[in-house]
Amino acid sequence: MAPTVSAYIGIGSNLGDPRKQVLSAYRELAAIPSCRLVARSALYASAPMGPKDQPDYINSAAAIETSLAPGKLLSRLQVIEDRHGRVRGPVRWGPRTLDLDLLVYGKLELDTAELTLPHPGLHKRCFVLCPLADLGVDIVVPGLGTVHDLLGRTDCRGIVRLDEGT
Ligand code: A4P
Ligand code: MG
Repeated sequence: MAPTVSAYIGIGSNLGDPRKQVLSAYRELAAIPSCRLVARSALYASAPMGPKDQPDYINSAAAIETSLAPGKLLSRLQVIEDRHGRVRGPVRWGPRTLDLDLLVYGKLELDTAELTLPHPGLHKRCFVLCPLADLGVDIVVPGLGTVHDLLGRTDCRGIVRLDEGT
């Protein structure tokens, strides 16, 4: 079997029944060839970062094991976004049916036109760090530290952990 890498995917939605979009994204992540869905976080609700005239977001995160190269994995994530009716509008940080971000891919640090790893800004975003903490506070974000340490420096007031069925 090809060697695998631990990777973490950030999931976000604020259009088209966001909870449904996130749960459907999990099913699609589990079906990517050469990927195994290892764990999923709770769902979290928060006000939008960026333009305020858009609905609140639901965020979650997934742990996977994969033998796909990072660029190939990113392409797979973009296909899933497209299948969920993702429209890439002109507004930065505008509303979206589904956003799948490759947060961390093993120990890799990368900065190319197509892919930046770890995902930019993740270390300051409560809507990324709270779900990641469900997957393991000892997860190392390469070049930045553990999720536990990053959370200690981040304002997490205003994010709400949703109970099953909420
Ligand atoms: N790209 C580079 N690195 C990566 C990576 N590690 N993972 C490139 C995914 N994509 C990566 O992404 C734009 C380009 O980033 C892609 O073509 C890819 O090659 P996109 O998904 O088309 O656009 P985007 O998501 O709008 O851009 P951006 O700047 O990545 O936005 P973010 O950082 O994803 O933030 N508020 C709350 N409360 N919760 C949210 O989840 N999300 C956003 C979007 C704004 N406000 C939010 C939330
Ligand atoms: Mg994105």
